Amino acid sequence: KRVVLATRNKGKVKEFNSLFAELGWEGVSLDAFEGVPEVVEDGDTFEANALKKAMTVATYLNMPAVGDDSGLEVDALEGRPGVYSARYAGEHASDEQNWRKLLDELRGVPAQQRTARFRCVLVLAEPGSDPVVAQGTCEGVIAEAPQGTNGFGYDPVFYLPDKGLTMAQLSPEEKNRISHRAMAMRNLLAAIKRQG
Ligand code: ITT
Repeated sequence: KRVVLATRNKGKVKEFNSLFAELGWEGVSLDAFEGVPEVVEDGDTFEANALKKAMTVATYLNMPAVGDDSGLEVDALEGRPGVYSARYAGEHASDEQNWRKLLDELRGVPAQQRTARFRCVLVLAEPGSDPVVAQGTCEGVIAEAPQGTNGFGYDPVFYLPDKGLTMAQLSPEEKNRISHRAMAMRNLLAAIKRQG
């Protein structure tokens, strides 16, 4: 199956390329096409934004497309940054600016209150069929300081107590076994099978 990856995020693209390879799907990058409209991520939920990304691309290219909307929910911040994770430190903030802002916001918050989760909602949109939606989460704790250089986004400050490592200290293979995106991908496959 050839599926367009409806994302401009290079970190996501890398992960999808391996997740798709496991299924025998071929992920096609958005960069292969011209004129695909930019998606305005104005939804209040991950699901609304993922649906918008997948539908925009699938409709424009008349090909199956997967949209991913994801982010970090921090309990001490009542679930923020949530759908605003990509622009937490401002409209065009870098990953490092975003996680530095998060560490600043959580300064002085004790370890037990630094719980958080990554959430990923995936939508597979295929011309002529109903979109399929799936989600995944990964529980962790916001570290006091960054560690590791793998992955992307908030990975350097997302600590996994069971492993004693941050997400950015895991190999790409290991992240792809335990991440919110990997869980969402497994759930997406199960949903596709159910819908026949
Ligand atoms: P597209 O909309 O083009 O897919 P984006 O980067 O804008 O790219 P989102 O709107 O879904 O994607 O924002 C996701 C935010 O959550 C962004 O700040 C990411 O760095 C962060 N994020 C998502 N998955 C992550 C992961 O696996 N590890 C670390 N951070 C992650």
